[in-house]
Amino acid sequence: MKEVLLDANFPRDATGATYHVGTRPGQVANRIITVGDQLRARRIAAHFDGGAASFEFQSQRSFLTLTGTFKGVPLTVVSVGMGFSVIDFFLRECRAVVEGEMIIVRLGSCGSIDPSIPIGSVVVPLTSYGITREYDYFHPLTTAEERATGAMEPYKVTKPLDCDREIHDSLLRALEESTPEAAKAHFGGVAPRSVGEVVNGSTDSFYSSQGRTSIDFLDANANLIDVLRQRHSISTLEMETFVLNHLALSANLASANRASESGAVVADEALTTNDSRRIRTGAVQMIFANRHTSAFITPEEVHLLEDWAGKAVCESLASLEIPLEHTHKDG
Ligand code: R1P
Ligand code: URA
Repeated sequence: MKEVLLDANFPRDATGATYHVGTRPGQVANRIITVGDQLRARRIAAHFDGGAASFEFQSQRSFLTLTGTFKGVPLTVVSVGMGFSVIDFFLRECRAVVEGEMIIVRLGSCGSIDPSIPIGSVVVPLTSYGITREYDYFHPLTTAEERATGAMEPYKVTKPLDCDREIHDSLLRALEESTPEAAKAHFGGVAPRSVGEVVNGSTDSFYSSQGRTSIDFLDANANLIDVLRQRHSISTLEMETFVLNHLALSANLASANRASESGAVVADEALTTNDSRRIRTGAVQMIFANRHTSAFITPEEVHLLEDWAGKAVCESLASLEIPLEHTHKDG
């Protein structure tokens, strides 16, 4: 960290740059694609006008921000790394430097626990669950009876939370319109397929809460994948989308609260609010792992899916309207 930070509640330097993502007003567009991987971020930015971003910042905490235009519309790609907590840093700090409504799409990889969705598919989830390890299940003070009766289960699953329906439909359309037929040679003769309305689970571990087993840790997860399929109809597992949807809801509740005279709001009102600081979210997930066959995608296949999905997400974002959009300035 080079600059002096001014506010312990929400640390920023004198230029307005945030503590971890490190960007300031004017550097981040209202339409953002967030990814976990810096190479993917650069592949997406290669679709920008002129073939590159016009603004780039790599923060000391490994957040990479690339801003440019796609068909003349300002777009930002932010590579954040992995997991729930980086989404919290990313979304709160980007919200702080962007005026007006935001649309945020996560373009990530995931594993499929649904036999009908193989590697090579690109899915658009509508609903996401949060799946976390129940830490107390493993605590020495938890009794064998609590574990045996199911009073305490080793993994917790939240209520489902939807992304924005219009964004979901737009993403799916953009993918369908650009299916890369030529890529079929790399996917056993079948062209990669897009699938909409998928039910996703976002987990707090790539390993235990995604049902990967280990002899080195006690994870109590041997039947977790079956439980997630049977109780919740979950098809895909990754590590960020639920938190993105949750924080957008939380931002929209705060907006509705500000707008409401009484102060108190209920979730339904928040979801329909048209506040100028509304956040709408969507997600596209490329299937990298097939948890039934244990197959994993090859680097060439990753490249093909990222090119297809990356361009489709840019097309979709550029086509979506943002009411009262503020003019974006590079700088
Ligand atoms: C785990 O390998 C990572 O891959 C998925 C998961 O959500 C997790 O972040 O997404 P990304 O490819 O976008 O990182
Ligand atoms: N990302 C995940 O989180 N899980 C997988 O199985 C593959 C990619």
